[in-house]
Amino acid sequence: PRNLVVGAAQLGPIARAEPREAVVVRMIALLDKAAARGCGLVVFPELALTTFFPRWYMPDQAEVDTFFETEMPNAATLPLFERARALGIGFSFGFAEKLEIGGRIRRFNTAILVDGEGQIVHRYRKIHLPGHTENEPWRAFQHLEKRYFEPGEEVFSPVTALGGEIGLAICNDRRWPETYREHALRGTEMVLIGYNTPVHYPLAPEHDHLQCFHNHLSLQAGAYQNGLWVVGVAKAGKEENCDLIGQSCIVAPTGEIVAQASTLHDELVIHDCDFDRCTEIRANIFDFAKHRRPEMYPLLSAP
Ligand code: CDT
Repeated sequence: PRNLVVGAAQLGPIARAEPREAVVVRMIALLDKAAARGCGLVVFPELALTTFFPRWYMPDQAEVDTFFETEMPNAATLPLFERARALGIGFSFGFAEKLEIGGRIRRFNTAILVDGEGQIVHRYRKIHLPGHTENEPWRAFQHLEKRYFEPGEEVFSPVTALGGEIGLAICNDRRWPETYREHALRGTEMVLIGYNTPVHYPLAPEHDHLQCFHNHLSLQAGAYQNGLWVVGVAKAGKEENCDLIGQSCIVAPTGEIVAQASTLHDELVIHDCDFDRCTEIRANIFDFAKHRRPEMYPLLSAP
């Protein structure tokens, strides 16, 4: 068997004023706990270093930019990289990335995977950016991802690391079947997905009570229908004025939840994941080569 003990490292709320250094101390505490329990990989949430800032309209771009990282690792995150390397374990987390490409400043909602030697071996920039572009004061809080980020331009793909084929996706991506299917078609065996999901959805508040259901529904269906492991990790709890769902979990390729957080705080749940279990699904019910009929789905790749 090709095993990797994975830790889903949920983070509780991060206050707007909480410095990155304090968050990194919390992340290192989870990392240490994970190492003691034999983890080879620890997965942290989307935008793990700061509060979920797209909930505020900030007309001053200089203020928005205080939430972005211009290099990684940087002074605030270096202790995390160093501790993980000393422990010999990999990790993944999301952050707001600002960089210059071709003379233009670009901003992305990004996740990285770091291997056991402290090297960044994979980077993904969020493709499905939810929310809106303009300030909408009628909302209890904003969701301005479409204002503060550009969509990523690289397709979903895995990297060979930590003994398997590991891929990344971010939050809203997990609701889209195409995310998992594209990953699976490219050989991904485990997708790491951090999220920040408010309980309240201003456009359809009648769905507020379904947020946790839709979270697990998406993660479990994505895992099963594509025969891959899914590690879903929340930033949870009451963050400033906003309640975020928890229920971080590890989902087997069968669609079963094999580990799940039970608080809305910093919490680690782990599972010993066998990459070879993807075959249980992919060599049988969802043997793509044998049973899939792409010629009958021509609209799936149409705009
Ligand atoms: N971070 C993120 O993508 N959150 C969205 C919230 C709902 S859309 C406003 C999500 O899909 O969970």
